[in-house]
Amino acid sequence: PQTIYLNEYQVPAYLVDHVDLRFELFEDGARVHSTMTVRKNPESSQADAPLELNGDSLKLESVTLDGSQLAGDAYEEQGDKLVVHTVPAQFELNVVTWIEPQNNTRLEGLYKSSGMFCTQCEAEGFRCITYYPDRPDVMAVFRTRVEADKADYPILLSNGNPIEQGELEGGRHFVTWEDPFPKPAYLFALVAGDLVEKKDTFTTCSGRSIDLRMYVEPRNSAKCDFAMDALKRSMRWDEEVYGREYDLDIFMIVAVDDFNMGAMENKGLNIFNSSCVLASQETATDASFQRIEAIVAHEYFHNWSGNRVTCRDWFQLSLKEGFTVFRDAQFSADMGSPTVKRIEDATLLRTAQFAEDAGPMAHPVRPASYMEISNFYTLTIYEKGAEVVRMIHNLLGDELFRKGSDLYFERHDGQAVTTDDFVRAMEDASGRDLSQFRLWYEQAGTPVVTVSDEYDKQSGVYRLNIRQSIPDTPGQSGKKPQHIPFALGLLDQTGQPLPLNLTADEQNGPEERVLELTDAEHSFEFYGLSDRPVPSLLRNFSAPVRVQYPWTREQLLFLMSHDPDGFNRWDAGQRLAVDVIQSLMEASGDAEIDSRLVEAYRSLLNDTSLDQALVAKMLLLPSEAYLVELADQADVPAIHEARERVLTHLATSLREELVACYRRSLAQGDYQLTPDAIAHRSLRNTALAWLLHIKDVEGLAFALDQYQTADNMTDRLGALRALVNSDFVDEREKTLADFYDQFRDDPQVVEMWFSVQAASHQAGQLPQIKALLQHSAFDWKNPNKVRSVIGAFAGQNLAGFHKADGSGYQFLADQVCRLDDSNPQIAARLISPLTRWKKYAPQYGQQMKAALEHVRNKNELSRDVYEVVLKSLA
Ligand code: B3K
Ligand code: ZN
Repeated sequence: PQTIYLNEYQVPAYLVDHVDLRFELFEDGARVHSTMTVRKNPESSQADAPLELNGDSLKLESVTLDGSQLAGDAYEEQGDKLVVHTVPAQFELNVVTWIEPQNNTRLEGLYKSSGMFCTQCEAEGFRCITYYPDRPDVMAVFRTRVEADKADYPILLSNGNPIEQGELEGGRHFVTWEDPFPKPAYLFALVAGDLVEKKDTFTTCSGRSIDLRMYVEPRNSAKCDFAMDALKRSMRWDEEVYGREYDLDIFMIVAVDDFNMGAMENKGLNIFNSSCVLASQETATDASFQRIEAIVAHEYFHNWSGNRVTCRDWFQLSLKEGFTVFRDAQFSADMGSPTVKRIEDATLLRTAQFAEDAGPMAHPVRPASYMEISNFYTLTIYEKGAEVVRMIHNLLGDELFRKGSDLYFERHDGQAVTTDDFVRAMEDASGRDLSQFRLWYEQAGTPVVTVSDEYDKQSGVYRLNIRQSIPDTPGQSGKKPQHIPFALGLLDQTGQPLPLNLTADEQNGPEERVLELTDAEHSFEFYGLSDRPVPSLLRNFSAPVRVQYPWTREQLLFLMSHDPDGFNRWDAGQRLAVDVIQSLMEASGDAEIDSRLVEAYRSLLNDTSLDQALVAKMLLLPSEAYLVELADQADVPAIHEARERVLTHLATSLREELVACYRRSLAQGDYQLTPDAIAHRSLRNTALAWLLHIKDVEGLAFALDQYQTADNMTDRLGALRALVNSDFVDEREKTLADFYDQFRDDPQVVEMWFSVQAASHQAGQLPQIKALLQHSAFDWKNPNKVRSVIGAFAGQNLAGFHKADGSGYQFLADQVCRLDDSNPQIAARLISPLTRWKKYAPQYGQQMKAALEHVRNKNELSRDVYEVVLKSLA
């Protein structure tokens, strides 16, 4: 496979202004007629270049140029390209191809899922439909006619507005759609199926009425309301916060069961993985509702950040993804608890993105090269990309940031642009110089910010010394310091915020400041302090960096209960718990567990005046994955054991409080989806999990009762999960069987049932995982099922996966090889736990490496898996 480089970018030699597509859909295949209006690109220096179109797995039937069918020597199929040797400056090209959607297991291009036709074209799927210049900087107006059997496929959809429909011979019918907005081929979509239609409307800020439509299989008809409501809230929010109005007359959402990722923002026709859009109180957990809300918003927001203004090339992917994740995070914060949302995002970033940044696949937010672009839909592009936009927002403030985004949308509407264009719009609107800031896009790796402090009682001066450094990553060393917004506050001994006076003359400085770190070393002096303050650093996680400071446990306990910054309260608790767990691992034998941790958790459980949403988060111990990330040479069984010991100790010491907390949170009234109600469900299920962890019989009674009587999936699944993770083997098996019986016809719930087991140390040992793969509900062709068993096992059940005999690794390697033949994108994602082999203690790391080598030796490896394996073994 070839490597593609950003610095080899060339503008397209030919542009397409208009595409007319006609799809004839049949059971044994589909014929695609494409007529393109093409012209030479005046900006291209390749004057007499032949016309090159991309194609993949196509059967070419004919090529016609300006009405004359081309002879065989006028064009050539060269591997993944169709080359037409000589073309005029402007012409019409007609290409007819035959494809087999019914055999498409890669789920890229046009494929079938539960009897319906659907598409996925980003990034390079359109070339599996027809020959086309499949690159995002070629933008055309699409008209699409879909023809199919009317009885089997009454619903025929594509992008834009429907302009014509009618009957055809042989019980067939057609609908023609036209999308007036020029777009890259990756935003093309088509759906044909027997679907029910859910209708709603939205009136935009300028008074236009938009038809909203959801299309789902009849059995899912009762699971659409939440997504529809989330859509309307997203539309309103984007008008209010970004001034962005929807542009077409109709907006459609379709749910499909077989989908490689969460959802896709095709213009006017968003296609969703069923699990990311369908929900009801009885079948979806609070976490699913929140995910659905975020994804519906994300895809909708792409209409401006992605579709109206798109990416010039795939190196710019974070232009649309980072910005859109930032927008959906702002939206979720506005809809629920901002602190909780920030904690969740920072947790994901620190656990998984930092790991990616420290591993063999590390890449900048704007990568410089790739082999397979599908491998670059990463946490770095999405989540770190969003953090980079968030930092710009922090540096500019609300108002200037909005000016910048207005300028960006106005300046680049209808264009395919770069991350640099985005930053320039922010600079031009604000007058700020972001040249050093741009390094966030170019340099990979997580900056380490090391803080030390000195206090001089006599002068009342407190000094913070702050150093930054960025570790080497593959292909990058000797990095330059980055521009880091570092928010902080200082607290006095009673927990009161102190004024931050940066000069001896300043008197009433603000209680919080955002220091801007630009050099490798800084020191900041704070004046007028009569006692040594406690620093509250990197408030609200103001930059995606690791902070090192020699916190004492006293300081952490103090911050846990006093920091006015909710995020840092939570963070102090996490650091304390990490410290306790790590010191257990270091100490030999039965070291004591610091009683102060127990007391801190006791007051969290007892103090009902605290924000219960924050308390619910604070009670969750740092995950094993996070502890692995923090370790130098991770020993997973040791991490697992130490963490379990702390959990056992806490649960035993706090048994009465847990029972009281459980009872209290149960008495919170009817089911609601408010942040407060969600917090109480979270608290009760944490209490339950802890009680069952110590095999408490009263806890068991709670769990069985909750499982039986729950009126919502959060509580039902919470009880099931607590049982599954416990030693109550009989009850666990009985309840698992009952749950499956009850929900066997609901694929989304069956996926939860799979993953609760696969992620469990108790119920998810390798033989049990193998048994799940044999279960009648498991389906190798369905990515959700694969993720819910194999992904959950390797990604969440660390102690089950990391076995000294390497059996978990070998198992994963075998499944990756198997999947690589049918769905390379999923295979390449699944293998990622193995890529971090250098992170683990050698007895594990070497076995992980061997498993990677096993995959490398497979015949005909896909480009997707090849790239990941090659880089991991480098
Ligand atoms: N843009 C799509 C992701 C496409 C992934 C292609 N392998 C979903 C999203 O980020 O909104
Ligand atoms: Zn996106």
